[in-house]
Amino acid sequence: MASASRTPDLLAAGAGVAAAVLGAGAGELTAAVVAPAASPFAVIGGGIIDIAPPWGKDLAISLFGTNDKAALLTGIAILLLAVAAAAGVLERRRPPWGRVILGGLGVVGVIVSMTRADADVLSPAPSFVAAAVAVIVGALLIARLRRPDAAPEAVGPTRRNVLVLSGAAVVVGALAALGSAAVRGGAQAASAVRSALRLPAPAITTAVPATAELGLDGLAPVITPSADFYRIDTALVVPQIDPATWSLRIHGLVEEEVVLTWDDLVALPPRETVATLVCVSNEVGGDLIGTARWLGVPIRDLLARAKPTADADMVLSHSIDGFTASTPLEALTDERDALLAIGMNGEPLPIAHGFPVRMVVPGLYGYVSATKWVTELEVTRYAVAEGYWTSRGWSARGPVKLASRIDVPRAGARVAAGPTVIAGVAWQTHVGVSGVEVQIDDGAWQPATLATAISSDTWVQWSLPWDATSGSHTIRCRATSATGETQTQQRAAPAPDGATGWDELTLTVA
Ligand SMILES: Nc1nc2c(c(=O)[nH]1)N[C@H]1C(S)=C(S)[C@@H](COP(=O)(O)O)O[C@H]1N2
Ligand SMILES: [Mo]
Repeated sequence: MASASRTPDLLAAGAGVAAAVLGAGAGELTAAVVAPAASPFAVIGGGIIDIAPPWGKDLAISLFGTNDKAALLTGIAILLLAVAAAAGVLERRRPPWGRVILGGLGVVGVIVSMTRADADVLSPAPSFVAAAVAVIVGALLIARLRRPDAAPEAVGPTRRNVLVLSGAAVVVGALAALGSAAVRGGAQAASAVRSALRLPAPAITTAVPATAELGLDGLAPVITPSADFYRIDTALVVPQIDPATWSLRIHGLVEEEVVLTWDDLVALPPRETVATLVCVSNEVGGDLIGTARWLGVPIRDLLARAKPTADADMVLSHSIDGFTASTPLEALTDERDALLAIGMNGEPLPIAHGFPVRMVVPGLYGYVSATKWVTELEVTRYAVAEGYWTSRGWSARGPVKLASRIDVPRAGARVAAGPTVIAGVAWQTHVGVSGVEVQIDDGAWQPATLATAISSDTWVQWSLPWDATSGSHTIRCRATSATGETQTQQRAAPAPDGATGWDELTLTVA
């Protein structure tokens, strides 16, 4: 009977999977206890993110948006289970090759964990434990399947035993993984410190005029609540930094190296400024953009202490997790509010948005300016150093491009005929927007009304009344900047320096 001859292979595949699940659970638990940033999944995922080709980020973000990390981890889990199943079959048929494969995965995990930017001596431990458990359990289970009483033609309790033991391994592995999440949650000291933190009151604030907010249903609010603020970064495990241990080192092409602790930083008079942050991966019409009230200290004051030398033209900011951004020195020393930020919308930075300290620089895309969990400002030159995304094909400098978006009505919406409103947002941070025009079908471009702009560093809402007639309509918008440039119709993808083109949607009026 064909199915009988396949049974030991199926059981072997199942035993391979069970060994891998138990190993993964043991690895996650080890990580939670001794090396939170070195979870085997995070380490392998982080390695994949770092070696992924430049178009990979774009593809992942356009397919999964800000769920890109969940998609990556799911992909890794599926791949790992498939390899483990194959290793199980191989271990039964050609021992010890299954063990070699499982062990090989462990070796990869150990090596990658040691090469991560935030690695320490305990970083290899979780991957090592995961591999050791998977190899030993896999070998023990599958050795039973090679005994004569487990052969396809044999009848006996052995195969049932392997099945039961495999099931038990899966359950224990899953419990260990769940347990690790609980341990991790308890160990997240940073969130406890964050909740107890009192921020200094700003000495200077930016007024938000009441007329900056049109308050239309479906229109992005002019200040984005932190909980709705887009999140983009390469961190599979969000860095947990206790401000008490945080410091910022300013070094490189400077006359005087400066080291700043958290206490030094909060002793400086902070200012609150409103700025829009946008991701270079934002597609035309996309939502990888938000505006917040940022509390912090001007970076130019700190750089002035360090005194960059005349040959410097760039600051490479380093995150604790190894991410780097190359910011023109000019943008950090001119009159703009480039901040070393500690607060967002009246609270300490959320952990995922860079707690305790990040950069925010009006006028530049996030990847060249908005380093979260920042610990180092290396004053250098474009000719000698490059940022994380530049070495992956993105432009070295990332000035924000002029753009506008239609928020209301939604694409595909069914709108009732009669008076309604078209509205959206427009931005070119640190340049400013002077006008937005709207085109309905192939009609003339009509000027929209701009809400009050908070400043040139923020997006501005716009609206246009529309007497909607029944039928299908296409609506487009384009902005003109404060310097008189009008948005190009030419469509460009986000890579390598930001998308261009007009936002457009089609809807049906009933
Ligand atoms: N440490 C670190 N900082 C980072 C990144 C990152 O991957 N790691 N991504 C940058 C990018 S590409 C963007 S668009 C902004 C997004 O900031 P947000 O997640 O707070 O919206 O953070 C920037 N700062
Ligand atoms: Mo970004």
